[in-house]
Amino acid sequence: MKTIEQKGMYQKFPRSGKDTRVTHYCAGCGHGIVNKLIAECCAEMGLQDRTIFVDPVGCGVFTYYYWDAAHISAAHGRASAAATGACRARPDAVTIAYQGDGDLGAIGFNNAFQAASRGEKFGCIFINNSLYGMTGGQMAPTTLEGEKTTTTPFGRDPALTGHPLHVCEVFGQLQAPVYIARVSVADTRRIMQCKAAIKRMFEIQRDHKGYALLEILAPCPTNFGMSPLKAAEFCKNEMEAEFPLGVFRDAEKGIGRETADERREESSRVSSPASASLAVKPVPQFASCAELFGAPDGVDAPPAEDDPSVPERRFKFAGYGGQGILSLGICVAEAARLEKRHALWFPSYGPEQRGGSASCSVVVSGTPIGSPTVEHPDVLVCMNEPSYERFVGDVRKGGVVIVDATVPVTKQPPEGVRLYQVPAIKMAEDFGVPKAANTMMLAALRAFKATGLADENLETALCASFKKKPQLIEKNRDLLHRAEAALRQS
Ligand SMILES: Cc1ncc(C[n+]2csc(CCOP(=O)(O)OP(=O)(O)O)c2C)c(N)n1
Repeated sequence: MKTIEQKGMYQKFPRSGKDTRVTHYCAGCGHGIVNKLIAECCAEMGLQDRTIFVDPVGCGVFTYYYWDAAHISAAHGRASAAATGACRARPDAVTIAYQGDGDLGAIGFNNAFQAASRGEKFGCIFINNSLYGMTGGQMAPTTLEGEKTTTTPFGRDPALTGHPLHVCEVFGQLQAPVYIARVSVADTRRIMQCKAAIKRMFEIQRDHKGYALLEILAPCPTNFGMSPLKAAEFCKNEMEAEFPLGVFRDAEKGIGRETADERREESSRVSSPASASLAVKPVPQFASCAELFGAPDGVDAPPAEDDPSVPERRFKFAGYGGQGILSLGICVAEAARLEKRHALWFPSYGPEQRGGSASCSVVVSGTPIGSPTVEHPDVLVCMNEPSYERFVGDVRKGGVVIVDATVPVTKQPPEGVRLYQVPAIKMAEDFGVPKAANTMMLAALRAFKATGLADENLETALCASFKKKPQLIEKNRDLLHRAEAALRQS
């Protein structure tokens, strides 16, 4: 395959053993744009051989596959701490930390803030996409007021979870940083401004002038549940209203303050547009949690009622992203809600938002549930080999494992656990709807009486999951019945 040469990037990105030039970012993701700009700036300034990138945990986790320079991978939230070590050990190098807003704004805030306060000589690129991207769109400190995320399904309520954190403005209170700016990549003009700001950050590090923070507002179409264009619009209209763009400080160019008094005055000046916008800001409308996951928001379930006679039942659903494994878990949780049970659904993702491994835990109980995580499931449904290998040994005695027939059963489940091999993928293909393999698995759950829930509630939850695609409701109901009949016969 002929590849286009990209300045500063490796020629191949051999992730997962693949010989590919495709990054793992979703279409329209701000990280992808910023990754390209950083590579270009580093190469154009002739700094590749002197640059140490400190990579985060988050959607930016794989930058070491992309940027052709030295890399250190830091634990989640620790990039600024690792960068401190790197720039002190190698004062001749150009050290750049790359962090998300969950990473820098939440778990790693003190690391980043103290490094900035000490004036460590590295540049910190801070990607603000208003949520935790890699883990599936949870609230971050930067989440906007009213913004719906998977952990704020009714919109962020400041009374409960505080106001959005303005990192540039907070860091603007510190004396040591020599450069603090906020840019965006929501359109071409902003991308060009962003590139200029990244170059400025590299320049400051090349000349060892001191600590620099560059916040970049970045769209996350997948977790916003929007098209790339809509996500960029959201970034421009909603995020910029909360997080105004601009250079807050460039000490060398006389932007920002020289004295402590001027500094205090200036910081109140730069922060005032943000506070003003807080007062008048309308609550933005977002895609709902259900829309994000294709969840059955049509289920009109009654509130849970306590019934201590109903024991806790724990489920794990696992496979590749795209196999509908998360929706299958939601169906079971929603069916439980229809029975007035307490139910929790908890997704878990690999680093890729699309195509990587995905699993979810569901806990159903007659009494309030302490933890949504499931280490030892009663029921395990696996659609691929890696998840079978990983989870089968954990199933509780008396439990059930349902695995797709394409998965080689090289490992036996623990004693006292029933194993069903179900040709879910093949049946869905034979029925002419390959995407419905998860519906086949739901049929298996019903056929083997594995959920402890009423068949009609599982069916109602399945149909409700297609509320946004009504043309698929009857099709899936039919597939469910046909698959179940076939499984009962076999
Ligand atoms: C110490 C630790 N805590 C939590 C996690 C789980 N985790 C991985 S990435 C992530 C959030 C990433 O969000 P963000 O930093 O905003 O980056 P994004 O994915 O949005 O780019 C979390 C909580 C972890 N890997 N390590």
